[in-house]
Amino acid sequence: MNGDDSEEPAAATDDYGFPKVLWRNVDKHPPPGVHHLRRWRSPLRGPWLTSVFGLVLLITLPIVVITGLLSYIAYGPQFGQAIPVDVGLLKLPTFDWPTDPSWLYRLTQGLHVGLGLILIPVVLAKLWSVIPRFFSWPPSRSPAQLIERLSLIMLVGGILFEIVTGVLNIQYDYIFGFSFYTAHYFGAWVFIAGFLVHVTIKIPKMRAGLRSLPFRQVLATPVAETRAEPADPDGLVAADPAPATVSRRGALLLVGAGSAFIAVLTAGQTLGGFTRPLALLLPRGRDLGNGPNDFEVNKTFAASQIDPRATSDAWRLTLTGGSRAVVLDRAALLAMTQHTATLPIACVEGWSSTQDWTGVPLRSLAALAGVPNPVSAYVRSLERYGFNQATLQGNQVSDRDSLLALTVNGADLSPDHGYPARIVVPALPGVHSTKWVTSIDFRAV
Ligand SMILES: Nc1nc2c(c(=O)[nH]1)N[C@H]1C(S)=C(S)[C@@H](COP(=O)(O)O)O[C@H]1N2
Ligand SMILES: [Mo]
Repeated sequence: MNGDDSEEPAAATDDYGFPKVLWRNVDKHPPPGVHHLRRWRSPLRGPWLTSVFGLVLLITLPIVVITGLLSYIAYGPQFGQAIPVDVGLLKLPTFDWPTDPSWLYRLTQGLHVGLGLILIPVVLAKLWSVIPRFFSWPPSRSPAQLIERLSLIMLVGGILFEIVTGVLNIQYDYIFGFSFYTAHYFGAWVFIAGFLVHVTIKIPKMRAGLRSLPFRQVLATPVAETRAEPADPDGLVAADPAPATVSRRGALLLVGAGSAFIAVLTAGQTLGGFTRPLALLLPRGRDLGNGPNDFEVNKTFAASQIDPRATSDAWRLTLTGGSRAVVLDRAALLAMTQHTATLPIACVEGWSSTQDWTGVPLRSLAALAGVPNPVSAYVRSLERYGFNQATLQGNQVSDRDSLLALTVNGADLSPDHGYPARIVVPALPGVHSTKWVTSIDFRAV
């Protein structure tokens, strides 16, 4: 230490004009606890492990992000029915969500939720592998470093926030209402911004890290021979590594097993059959009905608070949009030409269920109402609260398989599945498959 009272200006500041004495004091007086850094002594930590987890997430997280944004579009933001409604500058280009293939939303949303859940162990492992970096002191010495640190907060905060809001949404959707969607949407953009900056900065490091140990060699190395990598400039490798208690291949296996376990717990809600009772993470996936109506029930008839008399023989369907309203009872609907289609109900929560639906094509109802080529159709349920309405796009009305379903798998709809009539449209997000329909307004403009 010789510069504290030096008069030489050239030596007094660093490249960014900060007085060097400042950094010396910052180094000398770390906040309490930073020395605990030394306690992160796993010999597994280092560029290789971090890069392997990084590569997995680099490939998979964009799929989760893109399918998530597609879900927002599938909801029909053009009708104000995607949440949040007003997203300002983050408004995405919207397009009419297709009806073909009918499993499109089942695939995109199944991937979004399924992959999102399966990746949780990988995200946690990646965070574990870089833990010492969160405590590096001082946090930044240059503007470039400061940007990196800020992007890290957006990245890590963003993904943890998305995991928490996403999981809570699946589990408690109907308890807390809509606010999760808003949080999840804006949280996603915070994460996307952090992710883009992080990837740009780290890709060269990741490539070098992957080359630092040959993969085959790692797979062949047992615990006894597992050693720390040489010290790296980022300080991922512990200064005084402890002896290995697990090999690198063991650590990969552990994380992989964690992901596989979640996959088993979630896949059952889509695959069905003997896997369904295993779908512990997705509550709706295990609800059973009876006989032909034995498949997932989202909201039950009892929970809908609809007066049972409203779904009795007194029930009427009202079609509007033409010169005068058309009112039909269930017998009149059953007397019309029926069409059968095998279509999934695909919920935003990730579960889906494919059944044989029979009923009157929506386009026949549109023609009957006097609006043969509607631009949209506004459907209302008898239900007074909750998901009691939906606007369908023109292509969702005109598809030959789009139905006002009256029966499922050859039996009348059960009250839980929407008796007397419900909407079923190919590739439609489940929430718009309105149950207990009371009216449809076909709109020509
Ligand atoms: N009226 C009404 N229709 C509704 C709902 C609802 O709560 N009320 N839930 C929707 C949601 S979110 C889904 S995923 C599907 C589920 O249909 P299912 O319970 O027959 O499986 O119904 C949709 N139709
Ligand atoms: Mo849903």
